[in-house]
Amino acid sequence: MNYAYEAPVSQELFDRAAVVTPGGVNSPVRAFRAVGGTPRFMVSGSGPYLTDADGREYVDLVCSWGPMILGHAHPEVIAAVQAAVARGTSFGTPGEGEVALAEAMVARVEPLEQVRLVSSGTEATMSAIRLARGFTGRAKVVKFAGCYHGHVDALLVAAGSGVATFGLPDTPGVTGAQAGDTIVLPYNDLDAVRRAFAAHPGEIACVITEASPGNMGVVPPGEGFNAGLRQLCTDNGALLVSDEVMTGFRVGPAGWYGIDGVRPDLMTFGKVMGGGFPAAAFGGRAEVMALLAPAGPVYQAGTLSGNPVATAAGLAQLRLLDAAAYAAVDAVSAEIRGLVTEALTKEGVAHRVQVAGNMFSVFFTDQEVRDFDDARKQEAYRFTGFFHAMLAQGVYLPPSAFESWFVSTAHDERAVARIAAALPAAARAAAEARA
Ligand code: KE4
Repeated sequence: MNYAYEAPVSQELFDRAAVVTPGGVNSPVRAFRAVGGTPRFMVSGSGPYLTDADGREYVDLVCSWGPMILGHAHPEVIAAVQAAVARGTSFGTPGEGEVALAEAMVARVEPLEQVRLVSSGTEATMSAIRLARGFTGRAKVVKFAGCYHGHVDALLVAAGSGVATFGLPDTPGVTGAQAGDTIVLPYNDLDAVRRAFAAHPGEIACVITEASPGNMGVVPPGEGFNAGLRQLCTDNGALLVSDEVMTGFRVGPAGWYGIDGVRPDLMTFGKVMGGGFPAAAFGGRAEVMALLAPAGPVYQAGTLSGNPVATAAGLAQLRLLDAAAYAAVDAVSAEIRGLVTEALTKEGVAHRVQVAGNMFSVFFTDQEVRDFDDARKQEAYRFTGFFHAMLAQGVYLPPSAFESWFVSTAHDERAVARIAAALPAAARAAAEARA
């Protein structure tokens, strides 16, 4: 597909990048493989805007895949980072910042009795799985098709984000031994979970689930699903691990737990809690966390875990996220969703906007999307035209039909007006798209 707008400097940078980095990117989804065209190399962000290497400004609806809930370069976050970085960047010792960030998390999320800070969501989920296996003495792990928990060997089996976009249900490099203890079930199917526990009595260490999945597009848990997982884990002596890397501090101060009240044994966090820096965490019941080295025998470590600059950014962001901030993000998310569905409906494009708090995504189908199979039935080829029409008009969507859209407190009337102005042409492109 030939797009009228070119991005020569981004293309030049992409060509350079491809020489020194596989696929020219440091994370696959950024390469635009699912939508084609030239990935935009961004040079700056301000509020709801990103500016690319060709000097073109976009309203950003990716927000770095969730972290930038206050918008880009929020002055108070920047000030906190500047103050921290001026005191040095990493000491390899305990520091007050990591204690304060852990305390801020524990204060906000009631099931969190203790947390351990790490540097990525992948580290958080990998560590949580190891801890669950150490605590229960069991080997098997249940996950759901379409849920993505980072590129952990044992969890990169029918994952959602990235792998779904590339249609690679299993990735080379994950051995049978590493994946052999992972049971992959259809999402939103409690009977399948019940059957798995029945088939593997006393063997399942944990069930890990995205609290409200965003990595196959937004597919919220059906009524009673998370509560059902809780009960089945309790009944079978397994731990419930709720992955809130995406939803944590994004959909509210207590994440998805604050919405459905289902109490996990362990939770994982990332994105928003790092304020745009590499900071993530896992935590939960103190008696489980007590097994972690050096308190207990389950080893886990990290050179930059609790980094003083990252914790300063995360703490500044969490402290700014008051009720008014969440109300603003929720409101602008609802406004944009309304504009999207109005434009697509006007063009007669079958679509579903699925919502989880202020996260949402657009499926090009008129059927409800309840799991990964449903998500893959959508007419994803319509997303391609829609994406590029929005990009050409200065609105930057996630470059995949299987990702959540994200907004921030900084998405003001001007930003929303640009989205509204861009939608009619994008809806026409979706309508005119052919498989
Ligand atoms: P990271 O290792 O990328 O920090 O986090 C992994 C992860 C874990 N759990 C959930 C629920 C997640 O959404 C993620 C990462 N999300 C993707 C977005 N779909 C990150 C974007 C990317 O891979 O570049």
